Amino acid sequence: MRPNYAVALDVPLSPEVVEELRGEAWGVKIGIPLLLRVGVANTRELVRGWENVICDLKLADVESTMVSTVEALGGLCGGVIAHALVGRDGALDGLKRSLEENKVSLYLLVSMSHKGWDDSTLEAALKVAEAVDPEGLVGPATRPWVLRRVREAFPHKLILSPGVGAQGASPGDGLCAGADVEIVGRTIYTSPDPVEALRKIKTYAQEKLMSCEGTAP
Ligand code: BMP
Repeated sequence: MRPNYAVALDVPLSPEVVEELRGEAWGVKIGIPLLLRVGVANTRELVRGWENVICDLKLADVESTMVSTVEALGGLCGGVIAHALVGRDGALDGLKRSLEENKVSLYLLVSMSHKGWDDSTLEAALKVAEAVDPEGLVGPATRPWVLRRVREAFPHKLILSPGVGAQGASPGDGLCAGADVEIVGRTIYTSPDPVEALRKIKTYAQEKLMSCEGTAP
C-alpha cells in the first residue's frame, strides 16, 4: 500500500507550491476557509490540474440547500463531503442523485477527529451511509478503533482520514487502521517548506506501513 495524502488547503499557498504538492499528493481538500479567503474563482485557479479535488463543505442540510451549495461552486468539486448524520430521505438521497448526474463523488463523514465528538452516534451514521451508498467515507485517524469499525462496515469503499499531525495522530496511524488516504493540513501549510513537509510525512508513513501491513484491517 502506498501512503496516499490529501492536502487540506485551508489557507492559500503560492501557485508554485500547490503545483509541486500536486506531484506528491493523492488529492487536495478545499473548504470554507479557503473559499472565503480567496473566492471560488481563485480557488479554481489554484487547484487546476489536480485529479482529486475534494470539497469539504461538511454539508448537513435539507436536499435542496445542499444541492444548491454544490451547484454554486460550478463544477469545482470532484468530490463532496457531507455529514452522514443528516440522514438519507429528503437530504443525502437527493444530494447523491444530483452529484451522480454531475459525476461528483460523495464522501460521508461518520465520525470526527476532535475530542468532543460523540461516537455513540457511530452506528447510526454507518447505517445512514449503508443506505446512501456513497463513494467514500471520512473517519478519524485520532481514534484508530473507530476507523477499524468503519473499514469493517465498508470493506471496499475509499476512506479518508484527518487528524494526522496538528491533531496528534502520527503519519500512518489512519492508513494502518484501514484508511486509504490521510488528510493533512497545518503540518504542511504552516511549514516553511510544505513540499518537504509532505515528503517527510510520506516517508514516516511508509515506514509505519511496513510494520503494520498484514495487521491492518
Ligand atoms: P489539520 O491537519 O490542520 O488538523 O487539518 C485537518 C483538516 O481536516 C481540516 O481541514 C479539518 O477541517 C478537516 N477535518 C478534521 O480535522 N476532522 C474531521 O473529523 C473532519 C475533517 O474534515
